[in-house]
Amino acid sequence: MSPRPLPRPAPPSFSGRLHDPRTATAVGRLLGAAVAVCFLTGVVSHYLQQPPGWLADRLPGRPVWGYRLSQGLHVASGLAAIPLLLAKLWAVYPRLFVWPPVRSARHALERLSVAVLVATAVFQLFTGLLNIVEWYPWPFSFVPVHFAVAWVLAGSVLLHVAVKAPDIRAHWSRRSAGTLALPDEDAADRRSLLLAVGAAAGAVTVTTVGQAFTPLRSLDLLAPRHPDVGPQGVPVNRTAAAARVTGASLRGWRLEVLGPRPYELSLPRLASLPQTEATLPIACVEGWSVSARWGGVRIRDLLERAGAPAGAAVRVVSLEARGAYRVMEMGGEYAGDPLTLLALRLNGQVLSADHGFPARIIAPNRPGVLQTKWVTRLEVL
Ligand SMILES: Nc1nc2c(c(=O)[nH]1)N[C@H]1C(S)=C(S)[C@@H](COP(=O)(O)O)O[C@H]1N2
Ligand SMILES: [Mo]
Repeated sequence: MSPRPLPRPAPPSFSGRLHDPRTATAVGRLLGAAVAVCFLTGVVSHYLQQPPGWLADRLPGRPVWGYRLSQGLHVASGLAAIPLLLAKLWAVYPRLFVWPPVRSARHALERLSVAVLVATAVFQLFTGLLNIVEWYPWPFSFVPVHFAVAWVLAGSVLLHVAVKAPDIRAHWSRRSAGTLALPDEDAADRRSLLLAVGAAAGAVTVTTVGQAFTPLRSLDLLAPRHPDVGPQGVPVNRTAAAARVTGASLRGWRLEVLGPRPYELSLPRLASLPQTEATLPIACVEGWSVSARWGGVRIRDLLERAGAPAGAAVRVVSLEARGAYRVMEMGGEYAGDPLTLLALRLNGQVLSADHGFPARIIAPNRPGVLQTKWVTRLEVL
């Protein structure tokens, strides 16, 4: 008996004609570019926050705005990718209904890889979006999971591009349409669609990028943070109240510096040491950043006074009772930088409680999460 073909269920009919490889390629190009930028800047951010041992002491402090640019691009490309991903899924979703669902082992593998691709892309954009509004409605911790899934997504994108290379090549440019010998009757419709998709991605970018790119701050309508809104003109992620840093916990505050020659300083003593001024950005991993004028004592001078060898790394401890950013380590390259300060002042005023009174770290080219507030101890490593 010869095998009977699977009976086909009543198929949904797709009358729209733009669900074609040409549209998928055109949107995919933009989406691919956004995902590539997002992936690379994400990897940079991760290794700055959790540097492998061989890199920890060598990370550079210049340019001072490097992390600000990189993280601004990360969040902007991730946000722009949301409308692009929706357009891409719209272009290809009729393929979910191909019949028979599995034609061969190769076909099964291809569908499986697309399932992983779509799932990881949706997961990354969704968790990233919720992270910038600091909403964590899931049981896992964001950073390690977002980082791990990024690699799965990157792998699935590469696999997808390899599998689809013939289609991509055939539809890459308008000229390649000619090689298909068919007149492209849908060209005008497709152009309108791409224009609308481009406009959506552009609108998302323009109304959010001002959170990091301050010349566009007045257009920052949709981002969760506005770079000017906060005490002393600088936003705050974690307030003193949230960190349970109170008047009582600050009473009798002294800076403790542990090293070959340990010592302690009261706040008036610290303020009487030579002060340095520096204009440096706070660049939050959640995507907002703003430059400010900081004043304080060079970390390098404080470490030297404790007998630290040149190039020593340092551990910084906050008096915050608990929290993911209570303890921070800084490699020798940053600790020795003349712009790395234990800041006492912000924009010409004594630090406010929310910005880390009495003393906080400010260092060039570093993620905001490492700019530790309410510092109470430095330990030479
Ligand atoms: N001790 C401590 N320092 C901290 C944090 C924290 O939670 N605890 N948050 C960090 C984060 S996420 C950022 S973006 C910066 C923001 O500094 P600001 O509140 O002065 O703008 O502080 C950092 N310093
Ligand atoms: Mo942050």
